Amino acid sequence: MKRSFFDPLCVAVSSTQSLSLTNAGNLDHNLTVQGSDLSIDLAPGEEEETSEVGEFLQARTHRFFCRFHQDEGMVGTIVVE
Ligand SMILES: [Cu+2]
Repeated sequence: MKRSFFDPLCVAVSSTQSLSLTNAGNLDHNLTVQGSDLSIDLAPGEEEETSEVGEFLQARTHRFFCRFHQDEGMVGTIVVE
């Protein structure tokens, strides 16, 4: 998470991997995966590690976004394999 975009915009993970999140910007950001229960807020400089992706996402392509900056294009894609 940078100023108002995700880096990377597209990520592929296996269902046994976790996600490491870092807010490297200076605004509050969020990671929400559409159609899932995952919604994590991160303050500037904050880091978080999720549980295994397979516990909350099905094996397919999902859209994710920041709930604060979705309208500014802060969206991306995650492929769970
Ligand atoms: Cu944001």
